[in-house]
Amino acid sequence: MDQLMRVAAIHDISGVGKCSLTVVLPIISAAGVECAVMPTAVLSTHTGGFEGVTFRDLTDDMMDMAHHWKKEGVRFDAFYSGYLASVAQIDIVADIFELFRTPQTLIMVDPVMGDHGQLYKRFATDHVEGMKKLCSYADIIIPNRTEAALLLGREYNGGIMNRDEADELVLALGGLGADKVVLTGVSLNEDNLGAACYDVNVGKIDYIMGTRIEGSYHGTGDVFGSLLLGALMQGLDLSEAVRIAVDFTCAAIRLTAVDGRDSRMGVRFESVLADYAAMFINYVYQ
Ligand code: PXL
Repeated sequence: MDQLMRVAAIHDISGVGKCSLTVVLPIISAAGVECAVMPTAVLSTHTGGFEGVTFRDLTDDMMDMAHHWKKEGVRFDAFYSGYLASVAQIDIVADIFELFRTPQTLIMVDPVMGDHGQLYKRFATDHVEGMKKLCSYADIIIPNRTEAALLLGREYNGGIMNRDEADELVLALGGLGADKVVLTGVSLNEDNLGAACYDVNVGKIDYIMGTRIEGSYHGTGDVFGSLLLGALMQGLDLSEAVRIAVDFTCAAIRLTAVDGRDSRMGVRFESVLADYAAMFINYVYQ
């Protein structure tokens, strides 16, 4: 990579709980990629399992921020959108993509809406319709199994799948309009957990699996997405980048499971960051 790449990350800031911008910013930076941020909301914690969460909605600031960046001539090599606080924000993010997009821009949309078959608190079905539209603007979408079901209007099934079922699901997600689909939370047997990646234009589906660890850990979707985008910006192809994202996410979960900490507090991604960064050192200090 000759030049520093720049990503714009459009997610919330949850002060405690290690998800969204508190993981996206350090991980993308560790890949040697500049990470600009557009916060969608500021919360005391994420909304998964805490009570009395404070919530400052930043919808009114987003387009002003984008126009300022445009006026300053800032260019972005990629956009990465995640938790959007309202349906209005979904339309704004689509407009921001259009404002900055060039044929080289990579647009990655994580249609963050829910987990374990449930919509997150604060979201209703109009959010699902909005996210479906936003997916059609993306080059890559990275839904989990819950979001896949919501986007396709299907019953949620979070269990083990065989390859035919998984193939059918990613092919259907390919119909939403993105060039690439990375479906997370895929288990092909009791011992594995990973992602199915479908390159729509090549017509190829790959399964990238890691070792499943019992339990549920918050923020892993954002850790995974950030590891993936950092590797893609470093020029790796989709299945190589997903391999790295699966391996480092699994390693962070393993360390967290050993610790036995409160799973709402996110995973120990900090402990794998140095090894992740080391893969991308391709220069010599002067
Ligand atoms: O990582 C998903 C996420 C991001 N942001 C907020 C959340 C959640 C999941 O619960 O509540 C605010």
